Amino acid sequence: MRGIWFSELQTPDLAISVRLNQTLHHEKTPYQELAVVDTEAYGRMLLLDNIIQTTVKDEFFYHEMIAHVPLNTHPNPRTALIIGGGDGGVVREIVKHPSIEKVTLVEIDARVVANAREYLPEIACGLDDARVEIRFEDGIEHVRQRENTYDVIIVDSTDPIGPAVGLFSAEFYRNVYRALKADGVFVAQTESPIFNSRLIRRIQRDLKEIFPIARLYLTTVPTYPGGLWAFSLGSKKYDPLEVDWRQAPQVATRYYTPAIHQAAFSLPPFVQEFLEAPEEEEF
Ligand code: AG3
Repeated sequence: MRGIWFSELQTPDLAISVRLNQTLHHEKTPYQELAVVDTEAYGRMLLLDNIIQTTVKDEFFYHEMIAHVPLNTHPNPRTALIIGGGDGGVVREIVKHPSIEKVTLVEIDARVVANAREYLPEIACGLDDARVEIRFEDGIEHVRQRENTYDVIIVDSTDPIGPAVGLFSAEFYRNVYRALKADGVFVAQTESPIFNSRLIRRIQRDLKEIFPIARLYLTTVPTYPGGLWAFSLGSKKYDPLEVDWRQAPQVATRYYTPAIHQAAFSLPPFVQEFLEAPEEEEF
């Protein structure tokens, strides 16, 4: 193979490799190793600790699905909190909603935001919207200290390794419940149904104990492990399957549509099976 290749070890037994045109930036931040590379196949790519976070060519699948599903589930979202998401992709989608008055982005690593602004302007562009407040602090602490504050909370985290582990815990979800208003909606990125089925099942069970409505929905993200990705949603009042589409705002998207919103909750049998399986069963 000619040229320089980058490989992410997605599991101990599986890698995704992309040919690099150029490494644009590399640094060790106080929290992680950060790189921005230019790839032939997917355009510019953000890597944290050698894990693909987002690429210019396939980011919209993920950012549109993590943002518009909860925002359209809520009939009038005015305040949104994003935990993680320092590249700005989720913010860019949220500010498309005219009802939004305030977006709070809580990112632990200021260097992610600075580098996204410099190297990934088409993803970071929403960060300059006047409704956006960026706070460089720990999302777990932020949520612990809030009550009845947000209409929508979105967790756009890295994989559940190191500091992100706490964002996948039942204790955190209970604090999210408290930080949401009485009709609030919560969504988190929850990894690959192919490689993380036990994690997804455990999260769904935790959310069902905390929220009156708990659901799982799927999208494709070509550069993530397995290419199929899960989002877990908890809602205090509104069912994401009962959106009144006549009231929903018209937002310009490249993947998300009302029909895809609806379809994303139709789970294939292999997913239904692992969700229903007893805790100890292996997959
Ligand atoms: N958050 C990262 C999702 C996890 C990807 N995992 C992986 N490639 N192994 C996405 C940040 C985008 N705003």
